[in-house]
Amino acid sequence: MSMKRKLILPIDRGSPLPIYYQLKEALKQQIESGALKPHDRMPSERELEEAYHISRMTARRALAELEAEGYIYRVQGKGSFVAEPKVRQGLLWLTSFTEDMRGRGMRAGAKVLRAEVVKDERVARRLGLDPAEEFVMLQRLRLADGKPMALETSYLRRHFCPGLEKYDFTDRSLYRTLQEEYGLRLGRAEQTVEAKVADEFEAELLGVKPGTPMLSMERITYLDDGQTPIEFVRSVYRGDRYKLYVELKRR
Ligand code: 16G
Repeated sequence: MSMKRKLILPIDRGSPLPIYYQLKEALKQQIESGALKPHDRMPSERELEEAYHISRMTARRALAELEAEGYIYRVQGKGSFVAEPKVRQGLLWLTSFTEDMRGRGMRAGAKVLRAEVVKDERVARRLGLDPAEEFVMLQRLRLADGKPMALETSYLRRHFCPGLEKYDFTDRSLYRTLQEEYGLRLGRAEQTVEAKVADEFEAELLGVKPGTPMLSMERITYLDDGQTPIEFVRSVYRGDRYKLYVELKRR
């Protein structure tokens, strides 16, 4: 592809903004506007260097940051390509991962890492429960169309759902199981979201480089009486695949 003809990006050498940054923002704009489409090949470092008379370092830095922010992905020996747009997750409804993925035409799945009965004082304390409370701990790598999206560690109060650890959650929704097998109706949840970077364990499981930006979430889910906690969850979502969406009203 001749990038010289196709992409003419505005680079202003008189600007106080660094050249690499201008180049990165201009490329980002091409991606966001759809001029560059998912899986299109990006110009190589060399093509950028020649087209804009910039140093290789400058081109490399722009591409490296686009990669870290999830706009492009690299294939060893083939170059960089435009990534699929991020999954936009609304924060209004108490939905399950399975429902979230289905809503976008993707198939939800999981690789079950742990499913066992545990006691955990810190989790019990977070839920305002006796430290001796037993939980079914379920740790799953969540997949969308077979691709890793999130690492999710859930603690369910065991006496509400005894034997939950025996189900195979590879292709099964936890929320649906709570409802259909145990007659539990979920009412509401409290959730926090924080930024973090992937540690080595998360990076390996999720197929990203250590240090990739992540969205770290905690959720406490209550039954439909609105006050009985049933679930505590810690999840780490790929920041390069996810963005959160909230609607705000002016008072
Ligand atoms: C979501 C929830 C998680 C819940 C899971 C159930 C967040 C941060 N987490 O991923 O709390 O356990 O859905 O999904 O949104 P499932 O019914 O598909 O197993």
